[in-house]
Amino acid sequence: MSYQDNNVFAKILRGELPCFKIYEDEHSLAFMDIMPQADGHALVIPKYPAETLAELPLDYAAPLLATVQKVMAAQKSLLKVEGIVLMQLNGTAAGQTVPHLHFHLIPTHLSELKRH
Ligand code: DGP
Repeated sequence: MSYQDNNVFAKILRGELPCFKIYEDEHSLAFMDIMPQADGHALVIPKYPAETLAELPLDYAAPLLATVQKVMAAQKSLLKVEGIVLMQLNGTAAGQTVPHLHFHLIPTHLSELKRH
């Protein structure tokens, strides 16, 4: 599968579209989801052009997960959330709508627990 660089997250990475940025480093970008499933719903994406997790070289996986951990820690302390759902869809059949690899970080409270 070849990566299509006209998707919205590629445009955000190139600065062609705005986003509410939370964190950025050499390998990754974290920003708020435009259609949040809960307060504080964030997305973490690699700067590497992968559509799904299978296309991400393992060398890039550790820095990406480090960013996921940083954002989760920020959500826990700033939003006082009890838990965080980590969701990552691979392929349109799985519900993936933006063809650039992304992790959803969805804060959850016990009282609001539901399936995502
Ligand atoms: P998925 O179904 O896993 O491909 O989720 C894509 C998510 O991306 C969805 O929750 C909405 C979000 N999204 C789509 N377009 C934009 C955008 O332009 N900006 C931001 N911040 N989020 C977007």
